[in-house]
Amino acid sequence: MAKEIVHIIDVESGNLRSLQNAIEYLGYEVTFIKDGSDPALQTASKLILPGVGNFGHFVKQFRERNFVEPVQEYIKTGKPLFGICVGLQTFFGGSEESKDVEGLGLIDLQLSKFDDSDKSVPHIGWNSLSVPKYNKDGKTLYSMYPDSYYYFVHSYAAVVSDSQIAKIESQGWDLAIGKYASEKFIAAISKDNIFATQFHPEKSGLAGLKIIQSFLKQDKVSPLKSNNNTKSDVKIETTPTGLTRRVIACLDVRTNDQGDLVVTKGDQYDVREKSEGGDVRNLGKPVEMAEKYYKQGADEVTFLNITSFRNSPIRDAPMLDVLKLAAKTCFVPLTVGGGIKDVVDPDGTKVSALEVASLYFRAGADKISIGSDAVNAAESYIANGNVASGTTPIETISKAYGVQAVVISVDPKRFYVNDPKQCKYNLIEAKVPGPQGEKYCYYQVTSQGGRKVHDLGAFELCQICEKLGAGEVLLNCIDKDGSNSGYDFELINQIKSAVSIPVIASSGAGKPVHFEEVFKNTKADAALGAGMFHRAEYTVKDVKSFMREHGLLVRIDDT
Ligand code: 1PR
Repeated sequence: MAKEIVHIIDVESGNLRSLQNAIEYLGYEVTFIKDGSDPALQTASKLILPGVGNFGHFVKQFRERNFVEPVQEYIKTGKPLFGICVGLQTFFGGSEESKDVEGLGLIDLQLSKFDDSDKSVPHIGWNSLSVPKYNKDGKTLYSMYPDSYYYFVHSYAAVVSDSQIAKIESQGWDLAIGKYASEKFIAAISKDNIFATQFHPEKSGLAGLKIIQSFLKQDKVSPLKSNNNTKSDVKIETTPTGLTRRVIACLDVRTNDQGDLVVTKGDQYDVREKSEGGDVRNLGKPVEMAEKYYKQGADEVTFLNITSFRNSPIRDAPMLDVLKLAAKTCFVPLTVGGGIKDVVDPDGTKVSALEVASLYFRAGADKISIGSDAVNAAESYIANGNVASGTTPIETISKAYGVQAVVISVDPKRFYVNDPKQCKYNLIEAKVPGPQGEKYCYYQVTSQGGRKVHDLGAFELCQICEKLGAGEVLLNCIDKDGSNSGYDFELINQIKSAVSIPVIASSGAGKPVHFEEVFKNTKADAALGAGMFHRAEYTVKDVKSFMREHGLLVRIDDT
């Protein structure tokens, strides 16, 4: 029997492959519509409008590709339409993000930026929601359950007061309400044939796939049921933001001496065996390991290409295939880093960092991570009298895809000093003095996998990159990498005090208690582990079970 076709509007904004993969995984076929004049729009039986990035950029593309009238006509036919993320935002009047661009105005409300005085912005991570009108009667809409968690990634939202909720509901809209710290916002809306979510169901594990399935089957109302997150013998914390404690599995990938693409792992960035010959450590195959960690409950998977694969055109970069394959089975966010910069192919063709990033987004990445080039960007910013050039990869990629899609990967190491007056970088008073009894240290920035040391502090680097448009910090620590001795809390606290974007703690995790400790001793937004998972000493599930037994809020996916 021929598979039913689902149509997706494609205005070339970000990762649509993951949505396609999710729909295909559920047994449907996907066709993309790139222009409103495409007759398929009239014959489509189910239409999805996904979007990521900047509201103005997205809506302009939507208008320029002549979608406005045909989509309004489509809505009038009563056939189902599903907006996702910026797709949902398009249904509103407009957004503070792009004041000169009008939305479709189906809902008379403007989107605004989350207040960052009490929380990290963007809102990145797994949060819950409720559908008050239905939940009070033991029911819910489109399989959205109040005790499941869904993946959000956005800075702007339909932030609403109780009276605004009542007003919108009185206009016939059903609302799912989310809460980010003290701010209530619209997590999903529905009216007649329209449904839209601010979160990404295609990135929300099995809980998210159920929502897509319900939309595709038009299974609108269903009874509430409890799931894995409600079963606990201990009292689970309420986090200040509502977000769960994110656990990320990281895969350092490179080609080994035999030419195979392998997951490796170093100690203080040295990935070679200590034995004679010193081969690159081979801990497994990237795609298989990513799928394993997804199934174990990882909230995100990060791939770092730790040596750029040289001598091949960027379009053939092996990491693109890794992403394409991993995105077929891992329905959580995927980040890719390593070599995101302006490059020149072997035939002399110049490929901009923005084009490199676009290839990764199209392959299935949700975020790209920039390491060495973030340091270059910060150094140019300083050399330019603290003025942004507008041309660095952080700037160009965040402008096109939104700040939430740009992570900076920082590789710092401690630099001890005796006299604070002798150092121009932000210092900490170290709990453990340096080798010569020095009382202070700053975190010196490195690039190129720790090989190049820069006269710059990690604190200053992160502040500059946030200004340029980075949306998240992946905070490694060379001193701690591979040590299994726990995270460097002093570093994490210092960087958290420098920026308001989310910070991922990385380097040093060796056992589950280290994850509990990092969340209890710092305000880290997420914690990443590598070696302990790759050596199969612990699974991601072990870590999350331990955290939960100790009262931390973690996401356990639906079954
Ligand atoms: O500079 O933009 O091309 O990006 C290169 C990327 O590769 C950077 O993100 C850089 O951190 C990473 N990288 C480069 N060389 C190495 C290496 O190990 N030789 N790996 C490397 C960095 C650090 C973490 C690691 C944690 C956790 N890996 O990601 O996974 O330290 O490890 P643990 O839990 O086992 O302690 P560019």
